[in-house]
Amino acid sequence: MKITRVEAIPYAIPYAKPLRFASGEVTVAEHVLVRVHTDEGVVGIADAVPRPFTYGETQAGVVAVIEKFFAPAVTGMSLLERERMQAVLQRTVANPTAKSAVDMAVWDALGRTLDLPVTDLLGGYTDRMRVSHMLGFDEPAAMVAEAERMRDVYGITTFKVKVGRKPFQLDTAVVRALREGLGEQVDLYVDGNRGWSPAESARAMHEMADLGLLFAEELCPADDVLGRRWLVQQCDVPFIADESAVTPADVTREILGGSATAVSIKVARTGFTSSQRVHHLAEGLGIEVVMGNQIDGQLGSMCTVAFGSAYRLTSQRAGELSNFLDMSDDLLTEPLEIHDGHLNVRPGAGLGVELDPEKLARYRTDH
Ligand code: MUC
Ligand code: MG
Repeated sequence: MKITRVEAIPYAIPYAKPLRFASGEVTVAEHVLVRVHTDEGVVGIADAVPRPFTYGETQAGVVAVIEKFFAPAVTGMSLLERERMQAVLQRTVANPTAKSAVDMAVWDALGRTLDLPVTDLLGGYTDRMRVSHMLGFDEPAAMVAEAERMRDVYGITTFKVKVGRKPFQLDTAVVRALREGLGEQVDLYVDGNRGWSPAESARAMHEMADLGLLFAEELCPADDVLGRRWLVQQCDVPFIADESAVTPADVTREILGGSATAVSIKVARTGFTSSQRVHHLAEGLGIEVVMGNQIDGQLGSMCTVAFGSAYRLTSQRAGELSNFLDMSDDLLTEPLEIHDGHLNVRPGAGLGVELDPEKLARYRTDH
């Protein structure tokens, strides 16, 4: 069970439909495939999703930090020494998606070695997640049409609406159009990616008070310390910390400081090992959890399903699992399929997914 090699392979797959939101836009999936090899010939895989505007990581930076620091640090360790690996990886600050991909590829390799699904090793609570779809910026009619298509084709009935534009009425008009177009049967929540000020957020939430929102997420920067607390205190729905709570310590700080009342768990930035810590913390604090999306491809979405299905708390709410549908292609041999609004864990060992070597050869950008 010894790690013999860690590869970091950059690749690029264009989006058929780019996603736009308050902090950026994604037109090409410029990710890094991480492969962890062991002395028994097992290969574990995971995806690093660099988000320069969220965490400051770039694709080239993820490859460099893995090749120069993380790969040498974990090579020679046993797959069972995940806590030692964490201690070593956490000596380097930040770089959350690079660390997470190494961690998740190690878990995949462990599952493959033991011939057990990762989700069962993590917790084994259920075998599926309800799916929430994230709607990027567009005109109200186009966003309603996209939501209707997701509902009619995939059975999705929960939607996270990107907000944070100025004037805020651009977004409140969209949310109102979605509620009017889709009726009371769907769940709606909003994510501002820090685009509004606390005062704009409060006014927008007030204007949407009759729309029955489920949550509000990162409407304004957490660095607006007192303004954010003022906003959260007057919100009558849970206020989700996303990019303001990247580590378990951030979660503690944001929740205890009154800057949030719920948390988004993204395995893309906390892997499986730190996501367990965030989950246990959330359970102990008695706050709601949503399994978030880093605008993942199919491999990353499967990681989210594996983790989200493992625990009662993470599987209660719909997880953000459908943005891979907007990519023009992917790397897996068997595409993920959303049926009746759900995505199932794969029954095989590890994450239960395999890479298509031809597709990897076509999309990798390192040679
Ligand atoms: C989200 O929940 O904010 C957008 C940017 C990012 O880093 O994640 C996505 C979704
Ligand atoms: Mg968010």
